[in-house]
Amino acid sequence: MATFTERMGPVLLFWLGLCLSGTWAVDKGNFKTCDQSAFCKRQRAITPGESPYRALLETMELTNTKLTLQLINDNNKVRLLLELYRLQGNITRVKINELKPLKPRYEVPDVLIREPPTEPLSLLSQDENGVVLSLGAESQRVIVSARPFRLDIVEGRDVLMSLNSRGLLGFEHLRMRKDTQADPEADNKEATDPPSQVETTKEEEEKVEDGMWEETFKSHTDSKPNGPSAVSLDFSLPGVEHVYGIPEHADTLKLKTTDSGDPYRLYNLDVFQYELYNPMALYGSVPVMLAHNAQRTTGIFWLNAAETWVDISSNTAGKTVFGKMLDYVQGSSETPQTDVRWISESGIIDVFLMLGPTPREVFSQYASLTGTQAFPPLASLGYHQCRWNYNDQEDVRAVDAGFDEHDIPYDFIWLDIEHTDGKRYFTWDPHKFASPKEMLQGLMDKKRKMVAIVDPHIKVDTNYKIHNEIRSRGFYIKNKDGADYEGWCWPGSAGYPDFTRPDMRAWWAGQFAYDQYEGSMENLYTWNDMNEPSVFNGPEVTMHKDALHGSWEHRDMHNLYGFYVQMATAQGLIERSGGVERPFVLTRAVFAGSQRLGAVWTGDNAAEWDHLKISIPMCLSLGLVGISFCGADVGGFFKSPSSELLVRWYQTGAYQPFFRAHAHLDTPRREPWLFGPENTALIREAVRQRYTFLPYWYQLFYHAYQTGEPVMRPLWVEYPQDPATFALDDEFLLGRDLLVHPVTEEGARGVTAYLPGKDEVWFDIHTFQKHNGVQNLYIPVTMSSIPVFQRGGSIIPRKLRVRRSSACMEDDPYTLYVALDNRRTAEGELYIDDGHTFNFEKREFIHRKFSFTNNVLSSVNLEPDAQFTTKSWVERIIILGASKPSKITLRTADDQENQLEFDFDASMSVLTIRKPGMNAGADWTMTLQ
Ligand code: NBV
Repeated sequence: MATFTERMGPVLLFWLGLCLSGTWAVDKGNFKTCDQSAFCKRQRAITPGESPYRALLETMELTNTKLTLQLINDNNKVRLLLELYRLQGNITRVKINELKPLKPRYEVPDVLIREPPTEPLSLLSQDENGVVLSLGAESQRVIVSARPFRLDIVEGRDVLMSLNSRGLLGFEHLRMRKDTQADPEADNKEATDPPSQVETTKEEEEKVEDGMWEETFKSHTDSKPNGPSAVSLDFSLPGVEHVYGIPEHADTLKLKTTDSGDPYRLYNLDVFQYELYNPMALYGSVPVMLAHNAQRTTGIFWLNAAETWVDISSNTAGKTVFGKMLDYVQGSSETPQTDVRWISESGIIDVFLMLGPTPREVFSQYASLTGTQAFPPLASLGYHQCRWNYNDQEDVRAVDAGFDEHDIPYDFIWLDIEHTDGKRYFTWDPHKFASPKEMLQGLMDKKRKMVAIVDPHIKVDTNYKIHNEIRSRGFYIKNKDGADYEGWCWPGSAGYPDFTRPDMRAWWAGQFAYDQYEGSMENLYTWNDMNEPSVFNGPEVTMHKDALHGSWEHRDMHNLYGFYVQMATAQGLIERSGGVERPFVLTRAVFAGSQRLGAVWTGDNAAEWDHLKISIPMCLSLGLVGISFCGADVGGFFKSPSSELLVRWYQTGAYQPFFRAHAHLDTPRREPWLFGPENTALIREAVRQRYTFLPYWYQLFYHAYQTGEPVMRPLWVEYPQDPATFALDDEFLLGRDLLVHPVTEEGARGVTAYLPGKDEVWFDIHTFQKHNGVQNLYIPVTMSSIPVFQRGGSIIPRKLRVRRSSACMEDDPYTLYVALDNRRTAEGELYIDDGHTFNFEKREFIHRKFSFTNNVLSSVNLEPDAQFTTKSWVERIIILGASKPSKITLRTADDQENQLEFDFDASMSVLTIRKPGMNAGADWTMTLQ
């Protein structure tokens, strides 16, 4: 038996090395640049304007739903097969694969929620230069040009998008290794190669470059048994100056051009102390980009799970507004255009062109492909208290009690890796957490919950049941030689279950059964960390690309691993309740489709002002690609926040979707009451504000679940024609109706919030002061200020009686905030269900619409076939921008009429109607006379 130090040596050394490196900056040398990634370098070196690809029009076949066409590379005569589909909902799908690959190339499974339904395609015209097809009913056409091959999607006279217009299509065909030096017979052998290969290789004299069949980075050699296999394609977006998405990067919302540096990289990595404002890869990869201008929004979904790089260039980059004006008056302005190029290491080209035209339509198009946000349990929208680590049960008890003592609500307390028995997940440290059920019961008695971490690296230990079972079932990922892959992680030597296997996922899900996961109870939920996967001694701190998932290389599906881990875990939480309860699983690694599985956080940030700021564009970018349930560690994970930063972070986090404080093991404790009574009060107030808005958050998530629209959204989504909203990084909207401009500057005395909408009015939610859009509004701030505005024209339900946890507030009454617009109208919604089961799918919920028009406020049932009862009632209605009525009459569904009491504040035009008393699920009208 190895000693502890022998076994743990590499882990300790690894962390010691990182920690002793001293500075708080990422060690860039641990991660590849495009130049150090052989395929990226090769593809990026392709010269624009010299495409060797030609469309062989004589091979074209057109059925009602599909066009197929061969492309030939005139340099090496390799043929590709292009398939083009028109999908329902204004989406065009283009697939390109080798016509006869040497062996199958990876096509991403499990991300699309179904085979996307198609719509008819028809031929409009054809000659020797190309063909024109009509795309569905939208007066759209696709023009396929033959020489060189190029695709243009056109609507009316506008080109919406062009593919290969710069001639950067690249497709490295699979080939036999021609290692002439090692094997002088190689040339003769060619004759016995499979026919397709002979055809393709005979004509070519392709040079074997370094990094094609083997690549070394630092001390790691990637064996690349399949040789070069990269794919790449360029897209031109005429008229576009703003592109967004392709998370996860610690960068601005509006993506930058990459001409002078590296492309944006999509490769799930555990980046220690990540740096801000750069295109380096992070924990998650969602290969979806949105393009926007005042006329149109479109999207590109590049369905490939291998390492991917995205280049962006623009003909207007670097030009100032003045420069553009000058061009315009001098008549020298060219149409602005953004060009992007996607490069992936393997797989095929499978790209969905989401043609909008509105932001909402792009969200719905993407949702029709990959699904919508999982509808989370209501409690998970409350506040989460985490740290690495709460030391033992007594610690948990004391922290829990601290919240009551300081009158701060919270819903979940979290346990990090130290709660386990030696980093064996699904177990508890026998001394520190000797009676987990007692602990969980204590929380349950207070209607609170817990999350415990379950990472996907499994300690190699023959005394550990989980390991033994995974090994004996053959569920571990294999290394290139076929043995179980082993890497170093928290437990020392660890295996990595092959979550791509449905049988493995089913087995893993089974481990969450109450009789398997000892000490678990129904108020215990799960956190999946390190699922990029993180491998301390692996290349770039992740798995070797030549590791094997059955016959596929890890290379092909690296970016999908974390998605599958969360999928299996969420499945486990669903199954343990017999399919009744909604799961809550937090993940660090994500891919397209992860929105269906739970929540995500932005990983190991730092207690720095810039990290607070970047939480906004990072979550906005994830939201744009469907992942609404996003948050950043409140307070910052590394380092220690000043009390000012901590307060500002709580104030910001209270208005972001996933609201969790978290801290590194080595940082001083920072529960909300440890910074003196004033700061405790400020934090308490921020958290309480969050709880008052829970009905609105819940309704927004229900909406996200139904439509795929982001909960936290950039202003341009609602004001798509206003260029002033296109690049805002310091404010955002929650749904349509709340505009948040948190204070994220140290020592701030004021912030300037942009209030959009020329017919819009905005009400400060604290003072009820009314402001007109469009303006840049300077707001003086103190430490208690959280600048938030409610849009005139909206009705927001809140619960003002804040208690210990969201569950304690279940039956509490509502206050409706009715903010009138310039036409003195407003509308809003209320969604109520049991807050935690899937019964809403059986239509057990209340969904109401409130409207105010012609001085009548009414509540109508939006979904009359849904059934649910609530004890909650309406205890107060606050009308902002009101005038004073002489009387207010309530008429209930049974035709009873009642006069209501009210107060009117003439200085602020606020009308408060007291105790109207209707049940929150009832029909009623209220007339102001
Ligand atoms: O499990 C420990 C931490 C966790 O607290 C953090 O939130 C994760 O992002 N984990 C990373 C591992 C090591 C961090 C240095």
